Amino acid sequence: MSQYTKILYLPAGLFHQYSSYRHSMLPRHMQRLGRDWVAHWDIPQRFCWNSHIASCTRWTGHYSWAPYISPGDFTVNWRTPHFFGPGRPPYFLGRWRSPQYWNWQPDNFTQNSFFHLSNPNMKSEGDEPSSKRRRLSDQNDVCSPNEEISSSNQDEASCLLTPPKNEEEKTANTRGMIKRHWEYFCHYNKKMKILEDKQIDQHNTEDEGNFDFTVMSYNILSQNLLEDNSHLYKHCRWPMLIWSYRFPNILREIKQLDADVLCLQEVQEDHYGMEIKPTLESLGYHCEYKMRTGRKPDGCAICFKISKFNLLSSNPVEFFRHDIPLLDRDNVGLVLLLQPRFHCKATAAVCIANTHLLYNPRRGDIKLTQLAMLLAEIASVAHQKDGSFCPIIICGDFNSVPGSPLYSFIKEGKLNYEGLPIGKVSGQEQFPRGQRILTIPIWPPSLGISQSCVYEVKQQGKEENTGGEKKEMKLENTKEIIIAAEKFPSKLQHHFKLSSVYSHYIPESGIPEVTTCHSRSAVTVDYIFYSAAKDDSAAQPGAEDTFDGGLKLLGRLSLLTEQDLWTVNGLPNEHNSSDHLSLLAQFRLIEQ
Ligand code: KL2
Repeated sequence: MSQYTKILYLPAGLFHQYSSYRHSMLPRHMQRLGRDWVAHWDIPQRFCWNSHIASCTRWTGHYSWAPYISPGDFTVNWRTPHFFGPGRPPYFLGRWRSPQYWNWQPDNFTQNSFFHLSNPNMKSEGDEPSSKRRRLSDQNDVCSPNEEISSSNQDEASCLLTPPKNEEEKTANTRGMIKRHWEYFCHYNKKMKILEDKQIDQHNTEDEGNFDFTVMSYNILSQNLLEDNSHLYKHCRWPMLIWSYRFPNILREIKQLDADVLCLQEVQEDHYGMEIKPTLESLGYHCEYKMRTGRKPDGCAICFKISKFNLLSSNPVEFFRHDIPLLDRDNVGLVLLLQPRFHCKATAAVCIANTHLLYNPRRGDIKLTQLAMLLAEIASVAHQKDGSFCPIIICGDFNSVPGSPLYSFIKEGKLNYEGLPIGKVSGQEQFPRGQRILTIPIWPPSLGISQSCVYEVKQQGKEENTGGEKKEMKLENTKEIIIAAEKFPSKLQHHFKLSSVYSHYIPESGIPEVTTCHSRSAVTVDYIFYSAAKDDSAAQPGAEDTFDGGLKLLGRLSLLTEQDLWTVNGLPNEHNSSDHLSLLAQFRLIEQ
């Protein structure tokens, strides 16, 4: 199939867009992308890819061979020793990864993780390494936009099911679309199957007094960031990177998965206003949005089905503080308090938070502080009259891998950060460059947030919303902090017992799951954390101590491995139009 034939599959308007991107009025990086694409267009594809990739710095231990093979080559050959060549041990035996394993304390299976490649030529601390390897794509197959992403529902089982029958079924999809499967947990009631029987499910579960709902977390890759980091996407065929190609794919996925709550990151403001919000509203969602501060044109959105929830409050969080030098970055969070409809307890509420923490391999100090600010807002929003918290779900792109101190802090509720280098805390690099040791305390008292991640002082502009209960909580926690600070000056803690929906490793093989996969890294950085009910089989140990009520994880959409994703040309590809995967979980609200 020639390159010219291929473009016939692209959405209407792409020809026009393609030519318009070559216009001299466009920013320089866009013109460059246009030229790159022209080169690909005019000469044989395989030749172009190779010349392209050769100009990239690649991490030899990290799929260095991938750009040179087609999906067809891969599925046929990857198991054969000669394929890897001298000095390249087979990936799936895991041997060549061993020396690169992350060295944190084991947290379930969290010893092995992959990292963004460090680049000594970073321009500033906010920079990511400038060159990213991308696997070439041999994207001849275009699938129907109506194709199912997740196709199989599994029956009840005594433990977590791993539905794919074999590796080939899962990954060697000749049409270039990868399948993801539902994984159900213990005690799962067949009647509650999601997706296919959505309507029936709702009635069944509601009749029984249960409130079940699904939550998606999805970094949709803002066009602006894609273009700012265009060098990272050189290997992708340019039309697939155009927003008018990507948005229908993203929308199709959102529609198919049909989550009751969407936590979206990297939502570009103009796209949100013109397309995303109106479209999601037409699908029955109410949308809340918080744009990043400064001149960053993207942000976080939380959209929920108005048929499932009422909005009790919407609380944006800005991590930028002009009076605190540490907090000079423009990341944000958004915290909603939602009231489930059709729940037998009228006062029931669920707190849903969404964030995209700083991308910076060195600045774990900023990331931890951003996290503390988000947790303080959540504590304030989720705090109930009796002093407890309503069930909490925290979604987001934390830019930190499983097993990092930041991740451990979220799950374990405590962190002794004495002597930790800021790069290690950041959790982005295998060999962290940020060697400065975290200061004690990390953030100044003027931030007004305690070492227990609650507000010590009332926030300006929140007075109207701050009832008597919050004042009480403030006093109580202030006392607690003074004691904690005296005894453990370098110890952070938070009030929630949070579990992760995903375990970050494929149960049988131990191969890491990934949530983002592009030319320089394939890692987990996106999470859905939740406060687990006592009898939740997937709960973090210790969760049962805290909550009478809470959330029970009923199921989740399986993640994939790096290998899976390279069989479909990594991310973004023809069908998956972000460089992240969507995360999706189904919960049951358990009475407190
Ligand atoms: O890793 V990310 O992508 O979760 O997918 O989060 C950040 C990065 C996102 C928001 O800041 O933009 C990406 N090089 C590569 N990627 C970058 C860079 C950079 N210098 N800066 C931001 N991002």
